[in-house]
Amino acid sequence: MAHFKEVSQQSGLHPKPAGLVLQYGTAGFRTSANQLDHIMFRMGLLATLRSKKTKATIGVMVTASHNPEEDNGVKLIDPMGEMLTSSWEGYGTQLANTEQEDLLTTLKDIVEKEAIDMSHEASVFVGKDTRSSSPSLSQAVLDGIKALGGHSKDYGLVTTPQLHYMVCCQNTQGKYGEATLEGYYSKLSQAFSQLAKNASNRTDDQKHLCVDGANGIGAVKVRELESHLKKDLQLSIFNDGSRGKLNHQCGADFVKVQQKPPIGIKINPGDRCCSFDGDADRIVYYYTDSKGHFHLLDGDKIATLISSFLKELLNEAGLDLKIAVVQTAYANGSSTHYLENTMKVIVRCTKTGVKHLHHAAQEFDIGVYFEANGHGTVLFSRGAEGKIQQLAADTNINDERKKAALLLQNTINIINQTVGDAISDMLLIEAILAIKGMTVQQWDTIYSDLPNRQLKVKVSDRRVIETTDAERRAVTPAGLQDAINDLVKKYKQARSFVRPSGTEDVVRVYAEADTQENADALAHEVSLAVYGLAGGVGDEPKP
Ligand code: G16
Repeated sequence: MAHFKEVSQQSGLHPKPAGLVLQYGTAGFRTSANQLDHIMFRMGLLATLRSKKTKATIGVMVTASHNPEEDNGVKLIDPMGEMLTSSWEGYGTQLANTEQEDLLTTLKDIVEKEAIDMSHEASVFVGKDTRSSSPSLSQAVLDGIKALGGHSKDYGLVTTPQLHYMVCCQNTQGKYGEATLEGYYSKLSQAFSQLAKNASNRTDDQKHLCVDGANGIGAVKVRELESHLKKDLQLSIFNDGSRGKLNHQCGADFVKVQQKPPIGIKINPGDRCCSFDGDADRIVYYYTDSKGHFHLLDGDKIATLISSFLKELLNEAGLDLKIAVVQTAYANGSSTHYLENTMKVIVRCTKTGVKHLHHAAQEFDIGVYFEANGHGTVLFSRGAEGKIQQLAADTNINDERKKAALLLQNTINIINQTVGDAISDMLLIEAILAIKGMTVQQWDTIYSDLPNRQLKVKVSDRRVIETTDAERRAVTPAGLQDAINDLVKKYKQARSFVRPSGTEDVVRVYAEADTQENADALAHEVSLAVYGLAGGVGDEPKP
């Protein structure tokens, strides 16, 4: 077949280390950067095939997001800007692990199975984060695309959600927006400025937000956004990559897991702060109070703020649309209780990974999805968008309904519906707080989190742990779930689960209970159970 000779030649320049086996994980491939050159070349091939199959532009983002600087990874983006469909993840794993001499056979197998018309043109958008390994790895992706005769557009340094946005804009022929960075900034900033008009006069202090850019691409891009914001929002950007190391003691993952502020940021009591992760697809908020206590507002608090805002607007607009919140097992028990019993919205729980939450959210008129780690967005069904647009254009409705419809319209425009987006989420949260005249402290008191703790345990092969019920129960190894059940019984308001990470070589342990001491103790005891029953390596977990 045409181009296969080229693939054969070019792949020799991106050889697979014999015997290396990697798995398509929670968000693509992710491991030490020095093991990834062949993966990148091959994902260039896969994206080209996917483009030929879907007759649409596909995206490839080179990033390892929250992982340390030494790691890297790749995320594939499907035509509407969503994550690669799970039915193709298997091909990704197959291509990644096929030995050098079998590469063409594997490629031909995929072409045959998917009945891909190889004469069709292919188009792939490529982006990368700020890691030192990203330029050469993204070149390997471009080489893969070229070898199979695909066209590529290299966006260079962009956040992951910016690349998702570009892909969606391209495949909707500009209906979703213009597929340029300028288009992205103007769409979001215009919507923000429209929303901000509904806020009563705010002092400079109220407009001020501290942003921890995790020393990554988010810092670069939020600075670019700044010039579009006029004076509606005043940002102080910390950890902008000029000094510190990517994700090192900073960024959304660090702040969420460690439950403390990042280094490199000076916080005065009451200052509203947020942290992005390494590729700016997650955001968490926080502040310290006058006693110096740290308060975290994670993805659950964000989902609650956004869904209550939307619910109020729907009521005021007189629109009967079904709204739901999608979470994972990591969602704090208090958040789920508040959403179900006080707000009375539908709550769904899925496995970890935005692709799972995204699909569940698509089942509703409005689906708000957030992982507790701050990765999330809002999806509006086509029908819901149509009803909102129609109402906003209606000249025969009263002022209250009109105002709510216009607010909903601008809310749709400020949201990046393709994937969680720290910049877009930040603007939406800032707009909501401004419109409601709400301080970060008031937002925090909507409900109180149950104390919780997350730990990691090293085991020789994390795949020995299999889970069910949206990862809330372990099916294997034998005896582990019983052990967890017995431990949970010892504490009040307790819950715990374990699952293998899909982005790091660890088993994650989550526990919550009535006090921080008990949550910590439960997490530690469950870690010991994992260590003992699932092949722990290295030192036994310490309290
Ligand atoms: C990725 C996924 C998230 C997931 C996170 C951690 O985030 O997109 O959905 O929550 O990994 O996954 P795991 O617990 O399986 O390691 P990111 O921001 O690192 O790309």
